[in-house]
Amino acid sequence: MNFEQRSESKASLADRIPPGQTLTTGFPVLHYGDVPYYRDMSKWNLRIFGLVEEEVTLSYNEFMSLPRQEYKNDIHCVTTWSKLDNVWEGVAVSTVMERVKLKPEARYVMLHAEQGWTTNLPIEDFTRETSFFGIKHGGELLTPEHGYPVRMVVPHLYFWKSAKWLRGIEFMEKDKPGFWERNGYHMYGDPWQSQRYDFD
Ligand SMILES: Nc1nc2c(c(=O)[nH]1)N[C@H]1C(S)=C(S)[C@@H](COP(=O)(O)O)O[C@H]1N2
Ligand SMILES: [Mo]
Repeated sequence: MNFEQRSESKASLADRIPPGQTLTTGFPVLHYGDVPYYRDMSKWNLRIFGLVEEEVTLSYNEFMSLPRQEYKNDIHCVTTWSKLDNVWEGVAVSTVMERVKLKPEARYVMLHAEQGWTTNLPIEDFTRETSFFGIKHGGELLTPEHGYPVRMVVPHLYFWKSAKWLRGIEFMEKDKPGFWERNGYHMYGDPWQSQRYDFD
């Protein structure tokens, strides 16, 4: 690498870190409640409901046989760590949405995880091309701590919007706070605007 390339990559590195964030090379584990351990995947499904013409439920086998893509991104946790250059394998949101007919009033999404944990976001952020259903990270299946078997990944928002142990996608007309949003976190959570808490 010559000097110009190096200084260029340095400048772009700084451009990739939102205000108040610090780089980490590890992969911290953060969540509320217990890690679910699955024994029998025949009991797992992903339910798509709310403002849809017909509810859709995908079984584990159906979900795992959907086409996958590779994604590369940076993630930013509200507790101030950022992790760059994550490599994931996942299912595009559009692949799942091909099976769903939304009602015209649908504007927001509530992601439902195991044990009743939830997080909310606008539909445009959910269907953005960079958002996806993550199955592998760094070439390996997600560990139980990081959301096995499927987690949402919405890299342009703080990482709390990336629901681990995803089980449901609910379409809504009005925005409603999810778990952390009811407990003081921002309704939207843009790391570039430091939207950490509801007063930011
Ligand atoms: N189901 C569920 N998903 C969750 C959370 C949680 O408590 N429950 N915590 C969120 C928060 S606050 C963060 S920072 C990320 C952390 O993901 P990681 O443990 O894979 O780093 O998961 C998000 N997804
Ligand atoms: Mo978080």
